[in-house]
Amino acid sequence: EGTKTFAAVDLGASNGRVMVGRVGPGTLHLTRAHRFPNRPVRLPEGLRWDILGLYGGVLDGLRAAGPVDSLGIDSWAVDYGLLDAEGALLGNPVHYRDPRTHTVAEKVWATVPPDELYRATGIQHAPFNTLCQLVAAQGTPQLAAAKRLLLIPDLISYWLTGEQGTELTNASTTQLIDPRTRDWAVGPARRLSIDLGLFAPLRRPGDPAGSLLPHVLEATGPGGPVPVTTVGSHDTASAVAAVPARPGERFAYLCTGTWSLAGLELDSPVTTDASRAANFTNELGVDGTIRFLRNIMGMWLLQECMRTWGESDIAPLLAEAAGVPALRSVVDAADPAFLAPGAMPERIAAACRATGQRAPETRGETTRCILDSLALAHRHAIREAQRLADRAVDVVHVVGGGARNALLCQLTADACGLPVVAGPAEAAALGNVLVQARAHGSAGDSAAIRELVASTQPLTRYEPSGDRAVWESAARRAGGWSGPS
Ligand code: LRH
Repeated sequence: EGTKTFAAVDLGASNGRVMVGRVGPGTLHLTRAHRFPNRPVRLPEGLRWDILGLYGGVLDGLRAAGPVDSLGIDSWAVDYGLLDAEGALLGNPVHYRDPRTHTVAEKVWATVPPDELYRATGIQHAPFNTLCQLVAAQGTPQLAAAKRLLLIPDLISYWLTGEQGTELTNASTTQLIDPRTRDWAVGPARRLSIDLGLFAPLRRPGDPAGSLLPHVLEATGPGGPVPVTTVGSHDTASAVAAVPARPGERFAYLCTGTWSLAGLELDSPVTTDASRAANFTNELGVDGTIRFLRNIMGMWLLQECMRTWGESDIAPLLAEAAGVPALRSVVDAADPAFLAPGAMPERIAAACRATGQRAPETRGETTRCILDSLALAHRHAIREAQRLADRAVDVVHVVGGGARNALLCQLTADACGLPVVAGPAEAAALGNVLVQARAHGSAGDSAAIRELVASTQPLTRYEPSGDRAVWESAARRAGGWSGPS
């Protein structure tokens, strides 16, 4: 019947999943084979990913998935593992929230001024960009010994197949790719003494990426040889590929998870001074698209509070938050001050006080402050994106975990003054599956992929409600970014 089965490995900053998608004409069915926590580890040398634990979770997931026609891997962006001359991993990959990059910006900009770097790469300044991480690592024994750098999904792919590559959408988040040529930004790399020879050759979504090694097949269970297919290996690239927009729809997207990524899909990058000043980034998407977006701290703010509180269940917090009066106090949810882990409830309270607002006291109040602040930041980013790219938007597609958060979706609709279409929550896995499906002949072009998602996945629509003026005045209170918009 032409239906094929694909496994999507989707590694997020707080958990990993192996999903199984069955795709055929007019059919798209996604199930979860395995979900496992991603727990960063604090060591004397800093904050590290437990990459072997994650790899173990991937193998368990592939076993649970059963026989598939292909598999693809996506994860959070920017981080990498270093390999020695024999291909062995040199230490635990550093977490992008590790403080080693805190003071690196000045060093980078002294060599390549920020406006030049932005025009050359289209990537916002963020201390966690791979470029900043590599400059911070210069002079360390590990980098000196390294012969190869593999981004996280490419590292997992290497361990599964023995083959090395650098997937393009994720490569763009290194801040070492020119978004116009879609190839390495050789000039900035040379000036910053970053050796581009560390990177394996570029490959694109849809390209073959090898097949599972015999010892991997042994671990993942019976079945024939399984090809690995390159997908948009940056989770946000995969998620945006699965946004259920209809042809001609003027949409913004909001990918919600640990981060909120809010912006537009464009044909070409916007690298004006205004867009740099607004810290908008131009990441490469699947099929030659540009993701023009802003990073917002996202559910990280709440996840970190929950870690501090020792609370693992979000439902009671959301229920409490729904009963707290709206917009009592708000913070700038895009402020890099919230990037580092630790003491999040106190930092949020301090930010409220610093802007002359009442500090939230209960867990419900803190949760409410976070949701209101996220909605405000979503509003600001989507308005700015339209202004900077000179594009109007009629609808906001919310995909990722936050699509299940009804309060967040309604607040986002209210704040933006636009309808929100929420879903699918597993957009990254769906985009991963569908790019594989296309490479294996069971899905159509990018518009057909979106149509398939729109016609098969449950979506919830939220109409904007309430008084928009309250958001205007709240934006002025949060300080920082809110400016005169
Ligand atoms: C979301 C994400 C985001 C990046 C961040 C490092 O998971 O990939 O797009 O900015 O992680």
